[in-house]
Amino acid sequence: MMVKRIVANSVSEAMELVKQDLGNDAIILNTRQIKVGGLFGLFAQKKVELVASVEEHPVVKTVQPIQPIAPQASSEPRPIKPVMEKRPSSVESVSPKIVSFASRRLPEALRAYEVLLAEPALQHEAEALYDLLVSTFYKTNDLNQVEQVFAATVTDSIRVTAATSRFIMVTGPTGVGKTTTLAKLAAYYRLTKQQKVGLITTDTYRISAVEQLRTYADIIDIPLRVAYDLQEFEQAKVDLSDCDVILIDTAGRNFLDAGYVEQLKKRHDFSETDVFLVLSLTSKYRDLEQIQQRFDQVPLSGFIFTKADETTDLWAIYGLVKKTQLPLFCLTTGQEVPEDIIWPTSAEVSRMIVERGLR
Ligand SMILES: Nc1nc2c(ncn2[C@@H]2O[C@H](COP(=O)(O)OP(=O)(O)OP(=O)(O)O)[C@@H](O)[C@H]2O)c(=O)[nH]1
Ligand SMILES: [Mg+2]
Repeated sequence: MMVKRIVANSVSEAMELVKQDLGNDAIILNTRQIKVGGLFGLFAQKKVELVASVEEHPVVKTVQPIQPIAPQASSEPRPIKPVMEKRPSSVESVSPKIVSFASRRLPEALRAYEVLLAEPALQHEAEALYDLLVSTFYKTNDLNQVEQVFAATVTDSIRVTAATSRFIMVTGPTGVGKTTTLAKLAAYYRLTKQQKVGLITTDTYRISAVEQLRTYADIIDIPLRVAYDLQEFEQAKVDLSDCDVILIDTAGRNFLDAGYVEQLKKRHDFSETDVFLVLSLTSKYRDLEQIQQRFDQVPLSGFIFTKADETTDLWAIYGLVKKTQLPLFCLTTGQEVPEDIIWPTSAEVSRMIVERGLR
């Protein structure tokens, strides 16, 4: 058996070197963090030391009777072997970034994370998160701690925000829950925060859209203005100038329509307004990325994610918030108005994302 010690900058780099030197049959015997160089413990560089072994000559396998496993002499936990296996070539052809991750497997105890790391929303982070998981696991040998460290890393990337303007506008693709969310917000500001609330809708493409909002306005007992063009929009803002909060609904359009954002810009004035992009968590991540790119020219204040009750996969929140550096405003969790809306902290969102993904 050949045993080799490898020192590298990260676990993934070390794994790659093992693979190059010893091949895919190598077994990882130990991994630990070490410090290299420096003077009197100062300026030392953090490195990862990995000890791996491989059979020197291919062994001709003969069938052996199964031996009972003898109890170990020491109480030391046995090293867990992250056996390196190749995934099917169809996965490898997807993208080089994913290939380097997909060519490795996590230690058996961390297998639940493998599905997570394959999430499209994590495609740019998978490598770093892989290193974090493996090194934390070898350092602590405690799955609870691994989950905590993982969740803390996710928390660090998720920024949440409160609305800072009197004008709050919701925009986004069709049917994601813009109007329902606006009604929930109206009820929250009016009933919970006891503020004077006004509604404006520019969704005049369908008669039923205005009626839908008028029903909510009547129930909550707040004024509603309908604006057909920019002039009427400005007038509606003046009409509602005695309100503490003015909530603005817009028409949902097919995001593949290149003219959508241009039309939106023509009919609205975004000044002094918190514009939130409303996205459904039931959509595909690739589509969500495209929608967000469409809205590049709109001064967005953040995201509202809807339909969190209809999916176990909340990774789009992490992926988009991290990628765009735009914060999360609120999450909606069902069809009921006004109750199905929450304003979680970064740690709460992160816990939801990780727990739902793992269980
Ligand atoms: N499960 C679930 N359904 C929701 C949620 N929010 C909204 N919906 C439902 O989604 C559907 C569409 O909601 P709307 O508020 O009309 O969506 P919209 O974005 O205003 O639609 P358009 O104006 O037509 O673009 C309705 O059936 C809502 O009840 C949510 O958080 N969870
Ligand atoms: Mg609507």
